[in-house]
Amino acid sequence: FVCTRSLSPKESEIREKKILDGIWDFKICNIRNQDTGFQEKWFTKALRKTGDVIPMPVPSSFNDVTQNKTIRDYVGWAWYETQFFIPTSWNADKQRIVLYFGSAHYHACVFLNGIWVVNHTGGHLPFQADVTNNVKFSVKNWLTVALNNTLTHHTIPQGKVIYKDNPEEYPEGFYVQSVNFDFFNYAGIHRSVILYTTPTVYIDDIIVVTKINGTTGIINYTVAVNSAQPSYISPSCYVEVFDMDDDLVAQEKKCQNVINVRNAKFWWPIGIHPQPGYLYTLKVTLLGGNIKDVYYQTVGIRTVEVTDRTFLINGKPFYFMGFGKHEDSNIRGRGVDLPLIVKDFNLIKWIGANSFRTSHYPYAEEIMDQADKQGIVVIDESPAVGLDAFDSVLLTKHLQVMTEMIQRDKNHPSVVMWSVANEPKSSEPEAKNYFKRVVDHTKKLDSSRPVTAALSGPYETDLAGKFMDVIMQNHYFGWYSDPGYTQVIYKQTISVFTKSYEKYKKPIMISEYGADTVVGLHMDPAFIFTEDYQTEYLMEHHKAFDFLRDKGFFIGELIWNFADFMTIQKINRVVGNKKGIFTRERQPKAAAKVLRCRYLHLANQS
Ligand code: BDP
Repeated sequence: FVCTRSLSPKESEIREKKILDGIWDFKICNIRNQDTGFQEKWFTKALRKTGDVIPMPVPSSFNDVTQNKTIRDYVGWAWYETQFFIPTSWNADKQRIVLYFGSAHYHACVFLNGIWVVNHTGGHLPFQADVTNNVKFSVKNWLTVALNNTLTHHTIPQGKVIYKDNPEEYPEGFYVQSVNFDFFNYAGIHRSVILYTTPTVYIDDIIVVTKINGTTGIINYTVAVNSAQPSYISPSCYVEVFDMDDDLVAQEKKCQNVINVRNAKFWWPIGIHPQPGYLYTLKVTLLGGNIKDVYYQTVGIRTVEVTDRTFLINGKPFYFMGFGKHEDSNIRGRGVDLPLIVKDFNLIKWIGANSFRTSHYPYAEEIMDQADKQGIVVIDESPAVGLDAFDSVLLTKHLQVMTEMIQRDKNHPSVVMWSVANEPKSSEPEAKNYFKRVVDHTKKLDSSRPVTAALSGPYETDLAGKFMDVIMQNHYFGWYSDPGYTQVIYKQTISVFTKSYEKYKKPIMISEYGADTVVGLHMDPAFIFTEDYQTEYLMEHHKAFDFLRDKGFFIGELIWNFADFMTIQKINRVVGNKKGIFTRERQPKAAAKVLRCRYLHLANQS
C-alpha cells in the first residue's frame, strides 16, 4: 500500500465520507513487555478478546481522560480498536475506499480486519491508505491502531527515554521520557479518522498559486490525476471558479492552466480590509472513460513578498500582531475540539490580533480552514522544536515532515510563511549545512512563500538565519534573564533587534516574549508571576516595539502564549506553563486588556 495523500477528504456529489470518530476500545501494554500486542497478534481479533479494555474517545489524547497515572505518563505502545460497516451503496468495483487519519501521535501502525494497511511516523500530519481491497461488505469491519509515543534523538521532535536501572533507588523498570521542548507530549488519535470514496480514476492533488495584476486575480492551477489509471483513458479537467455568492465568475479547461478573475476580491488579512478572508471555490471536474470525479478546492487570491525590510501581503506592508499558540486543553489534551477552535478564533478577533504561529507543530486542518475564512494570517511551523543534534538521519526525517506539511497546507491563503524550526541549537557547526538543506528543500517544494525559523541562541553565533527570508527571534528579557526587572526590557529589546538586523539585513520580528502569570495573583509594585507583572512586562516591550517599528525593519510581535498550557512536571512549571494571555479555560488575564487596546489601536492606524 503506497501511502500517498494530498487532498483533504471532502464530500462532493461524487465523493462520500464516513467519519469513524467515537468511543473506541483502548489498552496499553505492560511496560516490561512492549511487544505483546504484536507477538499475540491483537490486531487479528477484537481488542476486548485480548483482555480488559477501557473506553477511549477519538479524537483525543489518551493522557488526561482516565484516573490512571500510568496512562497519563505512559510511554510505549497503546492499542485502539473500533468497528464499522461499509454502506451498501459503496461499490469496490467502481470506487476507491480510502482510510484517512488526520493525525495520530507518534508512530502509528494500522490494521484493518487483521491485516496491516499502513504505518506513519510523526504526530501532527495526516496519512492514509487505499483500503478498497481490505474492507468487507455486508459484515462488520474492525480497525486496530497501535500507537507509540516514544521520542528519541531521531524523531522530530527529539526526546530521550532514560532508564533508571538502580534497584536500590528506583522501582524495577523505572524510566522517564525526557523531551527537548516545553509542552506535554500528549499522545493518541488526535484528529478525525475518516473513510472516504473516490472513483478509480480520481483527482489526486490540486496545486494553486495566485498572483495579482491590477484588479485581476490570476489563479495558476495544476490538477494531478492518479497515475495508476489504464492507458486508454485520457482524463480531461474542467475547472470553474465560484465566488462567495456561488456565482460562476470564470472557467477553464485542461488539467493545468491559468484562470483570470476580473475585478477579483482579494484575500485580505483581518484589520486591513472590510471583507477579510475572501475565498473563491474551484470546482474541479475530472472526466475520464466513464468515470467522473469532482473536488471543491477553496482559493484565496493573494500574494506574499518579502523585501530586505518589509513583509508584503497583496503589495501592502503587513505587521504581525498575535500569538504563539498550542493545541492544548483540559481533558482532551491535543485532541481536536471544535468548540475550542471556534472560541479561540473569537478570542483572537476580540483582542484585535491578526496572526498566529502554529508553534510548535502543524495544527488541525479545521484550524487552517478557519484561518482562511476569517482572514487570520498563519506562520505554519513544522514539529522540529528544540533540535539539539543534527545528523543525516534526522535531516531525512525533517525533509519528510516538511514535504508532508507543505503537501497538506500549500493551498491555504492564510499560510504566508513556513517556519522550519523553533529554537534549534543553531550555533552548532552542523546546523549550517543542515538548515541550508532544509530551506532548499522547502523552497523547492514551494517557491511562493518565504521561509523562516524561530531562533533563540545568540544571534552573533547563529548559523541558520542566513538561509531564512525572515528572521524570527524568541527573547525573554525581564523573565529568564533579569527576572523582576522590567526596566531592562526596553534597552535590551532595541539593542538585540537592531544588531540582529544589521547582521542579517532581513525583516525581523519577535516570535516569543512572555511572563508566567498565575491568574488572580496581584502585587503592586509588580512582582513576577502576578498579573501586574505580565501587564507591565508587555507595556515595556510595546514601547521598544514602537521604536523598532519606526526603523522600518521590525515586522511583528507574537506573544508567548495565547493561553496557559500543560507541560511535563518540572519545578519551574506550576501545573503547566502560565504565560498565557488567556487561562487554559480561555478567560482573559489582566494583560489581555492591554494587548487588546494596543492591537485595536495599531489596526486603526493601518
Ligand atoms: C521558549 C520555547 C517555548 C517555551 C517558552 C517558555 O520556544 O516552547 O514554552 O520558551 O519557556 O524557549 O515559556
